[in-house]
Parts: sequence; C-alpha cells; structure tokens
Amino acid sequence: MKKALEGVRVVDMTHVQAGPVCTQLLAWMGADVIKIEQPGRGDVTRTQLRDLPDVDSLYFTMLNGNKRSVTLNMKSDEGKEVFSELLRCSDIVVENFGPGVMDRMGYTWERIHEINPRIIFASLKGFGPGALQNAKAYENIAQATGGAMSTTGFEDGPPVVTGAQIGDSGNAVHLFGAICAALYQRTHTGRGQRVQISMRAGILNLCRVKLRDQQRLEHGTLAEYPNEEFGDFVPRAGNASGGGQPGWAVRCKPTTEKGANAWLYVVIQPPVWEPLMRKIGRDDLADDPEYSTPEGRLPHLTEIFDVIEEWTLTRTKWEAFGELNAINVPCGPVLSTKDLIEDEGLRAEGMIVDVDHPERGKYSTVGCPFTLSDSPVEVKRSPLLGEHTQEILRDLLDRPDGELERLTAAGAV
Ligand code: CAO
Repeated sequence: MKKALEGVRVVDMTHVQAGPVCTQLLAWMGADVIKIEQPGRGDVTRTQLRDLPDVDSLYFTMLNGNKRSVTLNMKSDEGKEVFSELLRCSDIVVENFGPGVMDRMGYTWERIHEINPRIIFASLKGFGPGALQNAKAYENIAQATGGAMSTTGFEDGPPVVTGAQIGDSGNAVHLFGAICAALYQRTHTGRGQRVQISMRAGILNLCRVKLRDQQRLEHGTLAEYPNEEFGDFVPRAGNASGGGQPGWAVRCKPTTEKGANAWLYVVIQPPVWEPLMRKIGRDDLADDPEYSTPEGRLPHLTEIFDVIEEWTLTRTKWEAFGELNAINVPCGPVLSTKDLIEDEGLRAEGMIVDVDHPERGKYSTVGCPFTLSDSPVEVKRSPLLGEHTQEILRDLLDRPDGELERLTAAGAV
C-alpha cells in the first residue's frame, strides 16, 4: 500500500528534539527523509544521555526512526555542492539551528528558492521578532517565555515546567501540520514556500485558554480557579481543570510503599453530580439544594474534592477509576512512566513499539500518535551515523564509484 507522503523527499537538517520529531512524523507518513549530519559527530543527541557505552542513545533512536543518515560537512565547498544537489531533487528542507546558522552556511531562503523554486523551506526557531529574536532556545526556555511556566504549579510555589515536551515535540507537530499544508498548496501553485515557527508561538498556541482567562480577569475573578486572591495576571491553579467543568487530582490508596502516583483525576460533569455523591455515600450533598447547580458548587470546590478524596483513599486508583467510570464520571488514573511502558493497550494501539537496532539490540519507542486508514505506519529503527552516505551519493546523486572515498579524504563527508 502506498503511504500518504510516498514520493516526497525531505532534506533533514534538524537536530536535538523539536526538528527531528517533525521529520520523523514525515518519515512515518512515507516521505524519504535524509538526515544531514556533521561528519564524525552527528546529531548531538547521539551521544547525550547514553544508557549504553558507544551506542546511539535512546534520545537519538526514539526521535530519528525511519530516516536515512548522510554525513556532510556544511563548512566545506564540496559538502555544500552535495547539499545543493540534494536540494535540487527534494521537496522539503527542514532545519532547527540557532538564529542565523543557515544564512552563515550560505543558504538563505532566497538562495534555496533559487536553487529549487518548488522546495518548501521550514525552520523552527526559539522566537519570532522582538526582544528575544536572536536567542537560542531549549524546551524549558520556550515554556518559560510562552506562558506555560507562569501558569503551571501551585499558587504558593515557584513556576514549574511540564514533563510533556510541549516546546519541542509539541512544536514538531505544529511544524508537521504547516509543512503538509505548504505541500498541498504546492499542488496548485507549483511553488515552494517558506514555513516558519517559533517555539514560543507554539507554546502560546497551547496556552490559548490562559490568554482567554487573562482577558476574563478584566471582568472579575475566575470563580472556577481554586485561588482566593487574584492580581492582574492569571495565577497558577494547581490541578484545576482550566475548562468549564471543575476537576482536581485526588489521592488514592497506595499500592507500593512509596505510594507514588496513587492519584485519580476526577471531573465533576453536571449530570454526574448526583450519582457521584450517592456512590461515595454522600446522599446529603446530592440532595442539598445549595450544591445542586454548577454555580452553587463553585465556592465549595475544595471541600467537595476533599469529600471525594476521603472515598478514593479507600481504593486504589484503578479500583476508584473502575467504580466511577461505571457510573459515567469522567476520571483517569495518574499513570507513571512504568505504568505506560507496560500498558498492553498502548502496545495494541501502536503507541509503544519495540524496534531492533544493530548496535543496541531491542528498544522500545513511542509510535505515531495518529492513524490514517490508507497510510499505515511501520516504525523502523534510526540510522547509524552516515549509514546511507554511499547509497545517496551513488543512487540518488549519480556520483561515480570512489566518490565516498574522495569526499571523505577531502573532509566533506
Ligand atoms: N557541517 C558543518 N557544520 C555544521 C553542520 C554540518 N553538517 N551542522 C551544523 N553545523 C554547525 C553550524 O554551522 C553551526 O555553526 P556556526 O555557529 O559556526 O554557524 C553549529 O553547527 C550549530 O549551531 P546551533 O546554534 O544550531 O547549535 P548549538 O548547539 O549552539 O545550539 C540550539 C543548539 C538547540 C540551542 C539551537 O540550535 C537553537 O536555538 N535552535 C532553535 C531552537 C530549537 O530547535 N530548540 C530545540 C532544542 S531541543 O530541546
């Protein structure tokens, strides 16, 4: 069966996390993704956070599946010649270097567009125009500057970053969507275009509801927040749901000595108020007119979740989930990374996948978060550094035999 992006070739100049996750998505959709890496070193993540000596790290292998790897010294003339040839026969080039790096390599948008007017040139940077525009960015810097950190955590504690890599992997998804849109537009115009995203913009997109609340603050306090006092900005709201239905994380009976992650997240949807109260043995609250409407309950939320917690503390998170789910209460256990990697459902869904690697053996990776009925994803291992340099030079660029040796001696690959 053909894949959604079969026939599309991507020159992948990405490194670290944000860019590689985007190009991995393109590869899973069937694009031929050719990762360009610095000779002798490669993507810095190959050697970062290693769990095994002299083997590509999980950091690298989990973000670079289904790609081909070519080494190319972008600071040598011959390396640049090979790069220009690749641009000529490709559809997309993606990069997430620091500000100005592609320009310093000699590849401005104008030059790339001149080399191949059909190519889509996608860049991810930390920031767009403004005070931060020339700054490098990592995940947590993006979370700090995009509104995620100031709104995460508890009111009386410091700003907190989320474990979800919303700046890197989150923005990779934004970039993937933008590239696919540009590719579709090219089918009508025949022209490539410039695609740009800043990590901060992507974070702000994900913090949209917090900017909603910033404007609501002008008209009064935020009744659904657990906070008692409000200043002129949206406060950290702990585990409050942030949506129209109140929610909170309540403790459950621990199953291990440490009791870590023995929590259930519970949302009080209006139709389940009464069955929920009856379930936990609080018929008095189910029948109390002061608590019968969502508005009436708002000033009592802390007390209500304490009451629910008294009940959940007598059950494990899975027992509590089972009983509440059976009466249609929206809720979910807080699952640890161990819970997740052992989750049979996630394996059945294709979200936890085992892959064989010639040097590290079998490893588990996270699969594609969506499915297309006509474009099934087959998760494959990441490439070794420069594994495909020879085949790309010979089969794609038609370079003669002996070219790899010549370019290696010249320090170009
Ligand atoms: N051949 C020769 N040189 C190469 C090369 C190649 N194949 N690939 C990269 N390089 C060189 C570049 O030319 C550049 O050198 P110069 O600075 O001399 O021009 C250098 O390697 C890369 O620079 P960089 O600024 O991208 O890398 P860094 O490690 O200093 O910074 C990062 C890393 C992530 C902070 C920066 O790339 C960045 O801000 N990127 C945009 C935001 C981003 O993607 N952040 C996500 C990080 S994931 O948590």
